[in-house]
Amino acid sequence: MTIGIVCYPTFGGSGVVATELGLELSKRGHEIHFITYNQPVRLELVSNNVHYHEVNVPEYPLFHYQPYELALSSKLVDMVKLHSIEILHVHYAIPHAYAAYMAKKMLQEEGIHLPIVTTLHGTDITLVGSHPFYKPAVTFSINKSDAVTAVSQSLKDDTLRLFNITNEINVVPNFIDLDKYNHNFTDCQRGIMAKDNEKIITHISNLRPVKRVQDVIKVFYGIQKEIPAKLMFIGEGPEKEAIENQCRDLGILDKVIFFGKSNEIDKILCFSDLFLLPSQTESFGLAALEAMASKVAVISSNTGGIPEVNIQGYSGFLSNVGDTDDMIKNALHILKDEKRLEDFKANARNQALKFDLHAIVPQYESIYEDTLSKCLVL
Ligand code: GMT
Repeated sequence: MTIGIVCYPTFGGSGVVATELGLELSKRGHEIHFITYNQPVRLELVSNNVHYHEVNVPEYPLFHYQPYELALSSKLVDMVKLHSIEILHVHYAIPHAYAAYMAKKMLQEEGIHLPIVTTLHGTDITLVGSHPFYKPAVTFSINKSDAVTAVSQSLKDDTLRLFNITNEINVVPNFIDLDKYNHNFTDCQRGIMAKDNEKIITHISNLRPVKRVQDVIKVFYGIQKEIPAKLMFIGEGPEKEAIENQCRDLGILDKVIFFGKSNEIDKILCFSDLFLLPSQTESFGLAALEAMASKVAVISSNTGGIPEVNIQGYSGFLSNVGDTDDMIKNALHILKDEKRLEDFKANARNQALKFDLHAIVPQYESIYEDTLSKCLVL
């Protein structure tokens, strides 16, 4: 198949999933065209069946807001015609599903049929999409897609609760390329980051308020009062300054290492013991899955789709949003006993195996095939 993929090219989970999906589909013989405003961060290799087409939005002083949807839908029309793209998979409803629908309509005028698969990722539904300013357009573009997927059962339920949806929603969970996390776990160069007796706690996110990064610091503060520990903080975002100040005020700056954005999270996760994800909302929690694939136990909130990924008392523990005392108690329960820590780490890896890309990517392929054959009948 010749497949177009539209996504956000940044460090967000939806862009990561879209990129990994495209790369795996290309290995399975499909021709992939990424269409977005920057080269996706995890798209390191452009091979003969992986292509990247940049959407340009020329600045014009008359416009207060530059019309990205317009530029994207025009680019989609051009690329579909030029490369005979058979199906378009858009990740994140806003504004991708809307722009895709406009492209589909323009192409229809020329007798070209373009089926659209929309994947809902989380904040496009729970935070941004359900805002009254966007809701009618989001509802419309979900209902007009030829197929819709959500990354967890919880996100599907939220979508049906928040919008008036007439389309079927298929749950296709996020996935992971386990080969990337197949270290032998003894060559992690842990000694560079911490002393032998120190436990390594990690958090990765885009440091937006929804991630509750202040809770990460509170939980770490509670842990390091009881046992020697270091915190690895990966990511950039609006809360960064606030958490640096929080660490300074608590007197723990020397125990926290800020990495900024990183393309080497597998190396950091390799020497981590515990991953913290206390989010306010989280449709899936891809970062937790990446940690689990690296044999890292997870302390998280119990919101959204996280319970579909992190299993209570097995791969880690889940607490109510904001209940940092419970998170500290659970973290210490795991960390204070070496045997228990090793069991949780092994369980985390075991749980991650359920999300192996070899099991999940074929689900997208069958959705493409079904959608294409349904559209041919129409
Ligand atoms: O919040 C983020 O981490 C970014 C955001 C995105 O759309 O890029 O993540 C959402 O999609 C990820 C991939 O499907 C999910 O793993 C995240 O749980 C989800 N974030 C939220 O729901 C807050």
